[in-house]
Amino acid sequence: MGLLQLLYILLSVCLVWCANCKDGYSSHGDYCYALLPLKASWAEAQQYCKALGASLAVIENNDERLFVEGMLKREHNNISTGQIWIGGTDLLQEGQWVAPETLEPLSYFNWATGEPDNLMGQHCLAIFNSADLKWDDNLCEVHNFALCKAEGSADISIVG
Ligand SMILES: [Ca+2]
Ligand SMILES: [Ca+2]
Repeated sequence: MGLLQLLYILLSVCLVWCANCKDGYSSHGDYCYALLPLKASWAEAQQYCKALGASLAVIENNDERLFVEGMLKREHNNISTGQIWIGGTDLLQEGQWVAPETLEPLSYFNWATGEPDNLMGQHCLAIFNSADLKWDDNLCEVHNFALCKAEGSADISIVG
C-alpha cells in the first residue's frame, strides 16, 4: 500500500471519527451545541433536543458558560426576543435543580440578581436574553428558544 493510499484511508476514517459536530452545531470540548430555531415550552424543547439525539444543554462550569455566551451573542439576531431554555428544572422538588433525563443534581449556576425567585411557581431554567446573559427560573410553559447539547460522537442532525 502506498503512502498516499494510507493517508487517504486515514483521512476517510477521520472524516467519520474526527468530525466533532454536524452542520448547524457548534463544537466545544467533547460536546456539540445548537440553538433550536423555534420557540417551545421547556418540556417540548427537551423533546425536540432529544429527537435530535441531544438534550437541553446543562452548563457545568464557567468555561462552558463563557462558550455558550459567545455562541448566543453570535446568534443574537435570531433570538431577539424571549429567553433561551437550558437544561435544569426544580419541578420535582422546589429549589433542587436537576438535569433533564438524568436527574443529576446541578452544581453550577449563573443566576441573575434576585433569581431564582420561583415567581408563581417557576421551575424551568433559562438564560435571560439581556446583555449579561444571566440565568432565570421561569414558568415551564413559556415558549422560549432552546439550546441543545449532545456528545460530539452522537449521531445528531439539525432541523430546518
Ligand atoms: Ca421553582
Ligand atoms: Ca424567575
